[in-house]
Amino acid sequence: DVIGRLDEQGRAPLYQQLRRALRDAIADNRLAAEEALPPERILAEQLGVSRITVRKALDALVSEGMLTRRQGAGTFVAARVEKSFSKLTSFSEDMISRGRKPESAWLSRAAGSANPEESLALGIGPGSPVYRFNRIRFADGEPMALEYSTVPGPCLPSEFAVTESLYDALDIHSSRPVRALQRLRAVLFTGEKAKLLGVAEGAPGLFIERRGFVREGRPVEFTQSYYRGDAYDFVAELNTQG
Ligand code: 16G
Repeated sequence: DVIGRLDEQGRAPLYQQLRRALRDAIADNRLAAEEALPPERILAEQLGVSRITVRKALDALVSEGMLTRRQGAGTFVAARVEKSFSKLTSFSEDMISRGRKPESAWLSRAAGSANPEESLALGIGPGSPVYRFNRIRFADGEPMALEYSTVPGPCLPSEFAVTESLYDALDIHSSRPVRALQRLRAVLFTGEKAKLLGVAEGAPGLFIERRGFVREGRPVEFTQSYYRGDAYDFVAELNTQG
């Protein structure tokens, strides 16, 4: 009953209807994060559809990262990542501390010269040397975020200094940020970004822009991150004394 009725006469195939119904149920928290779904056979019986229909809908949601299958245990609503809005951590650390495997795919990794936006954000002259690192970030193979990072040239010996974690590379070269300024805004993923993240056109996202500084106040990072809105909860402790 969490899922409602599927429409046999409907225009969309049944598995598409079921896929949409499940996705809505997860988005509205009628199905909670980490909740187990009934076995496929039971779902099929309850909904009066074939097991193949159920299997197709679940397969699609697994590949979208909305559901996860655990060997021998069944299918679960994927866990959301709880991320502190006030701690300066890296994507890799966030994933490792939750027992998930961070991985990245390079969109590009190159030396260049600072454009006006980067030069303003990093406090360097326009045209100064920079490195750009553009990545898809994965957790256990599931796309979680797109990140576009710019680092001032003097912070790293070359663009190849970054293999997996940007912060590890900056750390090795004594330029890991210890303080950051960050802003966050809601976005909808469309076109290329939706495709790269494997989410539906118009899916919700968080745009997060971070400027990171080393202890002496020198800017070392300007990153624009696009986090999947359905995969994160941002949490913070609030105090009356600012
Ligand atoms: C996080 C940061 C990003 C940083 C990256 C480094 C947010 C919103 N963004 O994704 O600014 O560049 O971590 O991660 O937290 P890495 O060391 O794993 O490459």
